[in-house]
Amino acid sequence: MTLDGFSGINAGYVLELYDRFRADPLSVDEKTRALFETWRPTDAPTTERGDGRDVEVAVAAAKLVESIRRYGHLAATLDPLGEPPPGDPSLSPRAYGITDDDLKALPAALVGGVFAETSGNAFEAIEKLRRVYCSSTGFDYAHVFVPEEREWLRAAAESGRFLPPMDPESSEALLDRITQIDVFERFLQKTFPGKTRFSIEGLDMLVPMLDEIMAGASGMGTRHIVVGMAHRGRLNVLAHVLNKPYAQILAEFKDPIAQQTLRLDVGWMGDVKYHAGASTAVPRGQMFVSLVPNPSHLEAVNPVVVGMARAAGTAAGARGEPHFDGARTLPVLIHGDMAFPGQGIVAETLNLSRLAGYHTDGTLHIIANNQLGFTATPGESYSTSYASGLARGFKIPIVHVNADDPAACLEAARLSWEYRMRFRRDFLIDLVGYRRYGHNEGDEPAFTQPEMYQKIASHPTVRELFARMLVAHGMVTEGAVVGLEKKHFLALETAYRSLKPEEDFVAPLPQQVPAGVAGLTKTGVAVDRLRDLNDALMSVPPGFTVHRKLERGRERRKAMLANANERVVDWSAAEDLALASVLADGIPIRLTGEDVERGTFSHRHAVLHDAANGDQYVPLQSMPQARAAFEIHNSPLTENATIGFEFGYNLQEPGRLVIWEAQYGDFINGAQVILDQFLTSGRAKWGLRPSLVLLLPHGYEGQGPEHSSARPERFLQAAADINLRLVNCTTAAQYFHVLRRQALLLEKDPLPLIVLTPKSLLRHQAVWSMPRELAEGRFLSVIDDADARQRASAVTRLVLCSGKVSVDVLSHERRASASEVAVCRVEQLYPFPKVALSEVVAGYPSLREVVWLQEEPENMGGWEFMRPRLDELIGDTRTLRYIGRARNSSPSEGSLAWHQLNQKALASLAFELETDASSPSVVLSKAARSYATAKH
Ligand SMILES: Cc1ncc(C[n+]2csc(CCOP(=O)(O)OP(=O)(O)O)c2C)c(N)n1
Repeated sequence: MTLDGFSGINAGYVLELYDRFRADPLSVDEKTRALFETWRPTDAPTTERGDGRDVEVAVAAAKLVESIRRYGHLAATLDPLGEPPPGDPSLSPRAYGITDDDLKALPAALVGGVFAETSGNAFEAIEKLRRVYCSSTGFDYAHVFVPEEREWLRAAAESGRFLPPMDPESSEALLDRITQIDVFERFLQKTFPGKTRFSIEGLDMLVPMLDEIMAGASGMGTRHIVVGMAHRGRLNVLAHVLNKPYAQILAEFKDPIAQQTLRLDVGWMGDVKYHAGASTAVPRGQMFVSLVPNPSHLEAVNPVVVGMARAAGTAAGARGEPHFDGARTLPVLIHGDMAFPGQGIVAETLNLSRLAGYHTDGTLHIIANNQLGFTATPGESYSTSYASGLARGFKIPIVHVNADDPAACLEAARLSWEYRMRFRRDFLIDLVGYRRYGHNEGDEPAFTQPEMYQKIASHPTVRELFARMLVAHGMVTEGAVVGLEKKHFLALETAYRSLKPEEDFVAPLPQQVPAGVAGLTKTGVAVDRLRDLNDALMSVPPGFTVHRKLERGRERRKAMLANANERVVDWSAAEDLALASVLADGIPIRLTGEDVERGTFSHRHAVLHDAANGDQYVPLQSMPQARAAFEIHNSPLTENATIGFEFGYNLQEPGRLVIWEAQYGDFINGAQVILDQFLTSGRAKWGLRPSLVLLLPHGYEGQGPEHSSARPERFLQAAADINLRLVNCTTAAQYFHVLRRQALLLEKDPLPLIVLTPKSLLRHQAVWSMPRELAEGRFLSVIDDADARQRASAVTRLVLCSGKVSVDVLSHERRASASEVAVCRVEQLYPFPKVALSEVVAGYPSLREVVWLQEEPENMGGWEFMRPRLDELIGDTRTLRYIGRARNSSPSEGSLAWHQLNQKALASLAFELETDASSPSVVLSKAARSYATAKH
């Protein structure tokens, strides 16, 4: 007898069906009818018979079954150190007022699933169910909302079909692997006592689980596995999953000062060994496995890994939308049990998992749960019941598993993989083990966890436990166990004995690019070609209704390129044309960010919405000239995870132009970890070559402290050697050229590009350019004052400024009469345009002073970076002055009126010549404040 037709065990539902069947046998499906026809009357609990006790018992039994499936994990023996599980009253028949004998009187069919068929009665079936749900695995999936998934998970758990075969051959192979993992740590402990290695011991099964996942993935045609993990167990994973040679790892422990490590000329600094990344090609399967380098900042690597996996699975070689195939790529994230609930970037990354443009068709998560974080306990670290609690909200199935049970661990790994391939969604394994040493091997854990560490000291390793079990079952001999140990010790000893640390140590040095490549890049696009592109961008499919308010701008845009010498190309047209030309060059583009489709300032409209029916149309995907894919997505509201994601995407596919745009540049500090730990230092630490573009609206327009500054000072502080380009350009043509330059340098000279972009200037004619400037020009790091050049010998003051404030100064009423003043725009802040600026300075023979004028406070903006460089550049005979707001902890004033006052005074001060060469720098807001006081 089977209850399969009832799909799930719910006694109320069974009874209702049975009543329906009795009233009308044809009202239930065929399978159910067959079941009820053979049911003995005493089996059928109905409300019509006796005192109703049968019904109560059946309902109670069904509830018990339901509870075991739902809450059985609370009674699972997950802790290798033997801490009893919390349990739950609902798992006992007593909670429902029934006994074991009551259950024995009920049919096994009541339990459903595989045990209904293999058990004599409900009691037997429930005992089997208990062995599944309350064993060393805790299946925790009741929160999954999709019934089909839940049903699959139930069947997968209860059928045991993912349990590995435990025949002598595969058992010995597994013991061999576990021995290799165990011996590696013991060898390092013996050879380098007390040296930090963040041993895997206590969570050794992590490696065989990764083996299982990789084998499954490779068999299904996956091409890239991208793994992210923190320090714990990383060396072991590097050695045994990424096949990093023992010699290299041992050489890193020796830490030689090899010739190649001292490469300050390329800005090389390197990193500690347990942060390093590695890649390997897995033989036969033609699959690449990468372990992404990561900083100490726990979990920060998550979005990077997911972004890499997304890129690896995305084909972008043809016009239109790129095509993502999740079967080709698999991200695996290994988390810490305290970091997973604690670090916000975990939730931010999980939130990407189902979004168009971001999802990976499922990320596999493993929490390496050693029940401690440094010295902190679970009770001090998370408010959820399990370390994995956060995943429940995202409806991710969870399997908790005892790390001392190898078969259960492998089952969890296999199940996770199958689920991911079937449903294309995230899965989480909570691998519960322990930590044999302190936070690191030099740390004394008994100071804070004396009882736990007493237990650990006498707790056998998983290798010992597994070997004992296999010997007891006659699957391997004791001699074979010892033989395996010897074999792996010998491999390490041999590598160690023949070690030549200086030679065996290989640092992943960043590539040196010949100087000047960027400056020589030709970025102009002929006007005819621009016209073609513009026509394509301005056409819409027949019948498509563009919003009425957009039409005027589009009409202007259509005629924009008619006259090559007319200053009509605005900012967004320049961007559109730059992107179109890049696509026509065959370079794919991914543009994401906060409301990028329309543009924060309603200027882009890269995705048109039919005003009549909401249909969407993306000209950059449809233009016939495109030879590569274009994608654009409004990013979810996080900076850290989305920029991390784009950084990863860019690393994996460096030949694509990857751009992220902030709502306002101010919010960029929400991604400070990704910027500092990956974007700006990844090259010096790990030899990475990112080329991500960040568009950060910047400029003082009276919108207050949090809508003014993209914090250029933070990028300038991190700028060194050859790690980034920071520009603050002031014309549409400059923006056009800098975007194209970035695309054309992706292979030759990749560097992150940070563009401080305008806000009000998006619509300001002052930034408009001539089509000819797009065709003939190239990006200029400095724009000299063309008017002042005509009267160069009269100029005594050179005002250097960058970005929007230059427009304020250049358009100031006093400029026309200030023949002694030249205003030069510094369009590229980093690399410092030394040569171009020297030429400007040299062009004014009567120059007495150079002023750095900025709208940011003195301790922000470019000043503190520029000061020593300009000092050196202008020499002793000229004075260097500062005009700008006074030092302040806040970027700007909160009042629009006060801002306007300051801004006006600031531009005006550019033309007030100092007579006393020794007078202090002008600090604007003091002046403005006294001005304001005098007026009122
Ligand atoms: C963002 C961040 N904050 C603080 C630390 C310092 N730290 C290093 S390891 C650690 C404990 C992490 O615990 P858990 O996530 O359980 O990993 P485990 O070290 O136990 O493997 C802490 C707080 C860090 N590395 N990263």
